[in-house]
Amino acid sequence: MSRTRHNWTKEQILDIYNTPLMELLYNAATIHRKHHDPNTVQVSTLLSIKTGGCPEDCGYCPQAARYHTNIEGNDLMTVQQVKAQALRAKSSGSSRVCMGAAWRNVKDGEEFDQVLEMVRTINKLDMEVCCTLGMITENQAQRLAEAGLYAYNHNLDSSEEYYKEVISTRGYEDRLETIDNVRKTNVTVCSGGIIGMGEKEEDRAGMLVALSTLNPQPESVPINALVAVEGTPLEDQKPVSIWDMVRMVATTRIVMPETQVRLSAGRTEMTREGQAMCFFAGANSIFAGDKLLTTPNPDVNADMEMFKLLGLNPQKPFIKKMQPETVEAQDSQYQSLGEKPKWSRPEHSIERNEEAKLKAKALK
Ligand code: SAM
Ligand code: DTB
Ligand code: SF4
Repeated sequence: MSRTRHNWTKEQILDIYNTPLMELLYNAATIHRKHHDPNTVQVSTLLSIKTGGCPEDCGYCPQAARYHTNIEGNDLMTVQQVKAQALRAKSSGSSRVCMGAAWRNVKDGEEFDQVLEMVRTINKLDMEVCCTLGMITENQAQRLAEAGLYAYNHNLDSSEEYYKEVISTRGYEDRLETIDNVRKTNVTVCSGGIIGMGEKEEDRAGMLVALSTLNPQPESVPINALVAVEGTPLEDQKPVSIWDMVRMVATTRIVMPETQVRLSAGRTEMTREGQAMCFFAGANSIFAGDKLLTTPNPDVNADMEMFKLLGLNPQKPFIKKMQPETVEAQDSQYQSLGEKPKWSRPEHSIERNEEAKLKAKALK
């Protein structure tokens, strides 16, 4: 029987976050060892299957069309291109491919059918398949499940209060609804957030309350350190300190003992010693590959050297949960309903970075 708690309060989580560091590390590492093999780290490879031109206004995101960043946009990749990249990832030790699309939400139609075919193709390579495509309806989640999807990533990003400062084109409740839609299927939930966006410690704790009180808790929680990209409203944010990252990882581990805690964006700014502390504090997953979605990530060889140095082993696929079966398109029991997710429009107060926008325009 699981003794996982689902009633953490913000005060309790803040207390954990602010525990003297050696004690925090010891407590987190002790819990980590009870639930996981401390020498195994799950490795995922990100693949941006549709890049840039996103209509949303997430203040951290280089792919939001309105911020005029210098990224190269791309239409949806072909199934063959995706298969080639997945094989590459598999040969370099990844057990999971996570496909990201710069969409506000999934729209039923040809492009979604193509994504479903990508899911089938990667599942047949005996790799775990994850997608992060924005908001999805229950029917779309079912169709992804039927194609063989292993996980769906949809982040809460911050506390409910701070979220409103960063994103105005959809609300926290929209995010929770998508997570709920995924939960109704046998696809696992991957949901976490970003630190270093100017939020307070209370917001970090607030995000962990929102995630840890989900029942069941997400199977995977990515902790991203903001990658401050020129042209976005958050371009001037100072890099997050490694001590904050370690505290956030350790606290996540303590309040969500069984989840896979993923060291996500921001690893290029972290030393090996810093990352080792995060693994000790309970991180047991990373994104590998020279690129995240649009920004740099440590070199794969450097990561493998780090693994060797620390005695870490990449986790094999389907250790935590059985491989889903793939149902072919023609045998599907679901039809496209042409549904649109409902969404709300909260207020948002981070100022648009007009100056950066003009500068980027002048460079074109
Ligand atoms: N469009 C989809 C969505 O928003 O759900 C999927 C892709 S989106 C890029 C996935 C996640 O990447 C975001 O929720 C955010 O947590 C993270 N992310 C995006 N830009 C980031 C940045 N500059 N630094 C750190 N994390 C970032
Ligand atoms: C997540 O939490 N982090 C990943 C993944 N889920 C999709 C994305 C990080 C993106 C960082 C900015 C970029 O490369 O565009
Ligand atoms: Fe679009 Fe996702 Fe970026 Fe938000 S985070 S702007 S939804 S790609």
